[in-house]
Amino acid sequence: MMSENVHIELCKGVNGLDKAILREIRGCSAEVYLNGGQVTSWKNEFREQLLFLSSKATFKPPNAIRGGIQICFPQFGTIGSLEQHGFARNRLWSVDPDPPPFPSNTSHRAFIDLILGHSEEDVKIWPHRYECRLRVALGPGGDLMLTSRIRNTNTDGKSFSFTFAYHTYFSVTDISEVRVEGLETLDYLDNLKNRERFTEQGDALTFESEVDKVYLGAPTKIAILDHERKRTYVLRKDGLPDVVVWNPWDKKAKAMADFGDDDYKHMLCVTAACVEKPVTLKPGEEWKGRLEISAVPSSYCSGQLDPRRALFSG
Ligand code: TA6
Repeated sequence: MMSENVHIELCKGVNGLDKAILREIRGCSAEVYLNGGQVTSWKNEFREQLLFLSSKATFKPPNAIRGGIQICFPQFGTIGSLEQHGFARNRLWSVDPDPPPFPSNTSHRAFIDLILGHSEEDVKIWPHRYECRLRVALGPGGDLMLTSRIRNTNTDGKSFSFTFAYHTYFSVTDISEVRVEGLETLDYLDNLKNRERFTEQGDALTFESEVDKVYLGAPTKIAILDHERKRTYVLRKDGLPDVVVWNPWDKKAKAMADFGDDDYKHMLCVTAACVEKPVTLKPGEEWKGRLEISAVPSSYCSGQLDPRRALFSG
């Protein structure tokens, strides 16, 4: 029973919206809003915030909250007939009191299961019945784990296709001192150039202007190095072949009402996604996608960050 779980607290957040707080004994925590099934906070044992949340985030449903981890379903981006990034991030999810068991059950105590199902209103814009489940779990070491399970529950025998993403806003100290390891040499679609396909060259990614790229067939492990804070975020993903990297930079930042003018300096979206090849499910079939993120101290090697330590350990 949820109420007996001391690691989970259901309470009211900003503007009286329902949220769940996950806590681990070492002091790590995460917060999830039922609006959008959106994680808005992830803190380490020192109570340091690891996710970016805009200084102008509005918390006004049905708008998605600017920051944290947005669930993009059944469409990522603008490719498709739906609104940008689909509707799941704009809907009110419910706590799922009795989710189907996970094949490899974990011993995590701090977790919550949410569910979003079709509504009569949404059927008008996406004519399918589905169950979209999300488990958010906090590991004993503070790792944040998101598992999504999407099932086709159509009764008319029809398959459906979708794209999906965990649109994740990481908090970084200074974007110009950030490197991303694991995407070099990959092909990507450049959203700033009509989704033209290019191949990434050279070394790790660094940032000095707007970027909006969809990297295709990315490895299961990616590292984001925050040089200033000597912190490395390590992403591990499963079922999500693509990775979207986005920073709006100064001009686009100013154009977004719910984003501070200088916020772009302190965030980077690195989004595990399934974009290039949509998933197709027949009635009764289920898809599973998983993202695990951890924050570890970066190691130094002759004055240079040594990403291999973070990328290839563990
Ligand atoms: O992740 C890239 C992206 O699709 C960008 O094109 C950018 O617009 C961003 O997501 C934010 O989208 P949003 O609809 O939340 O303003």
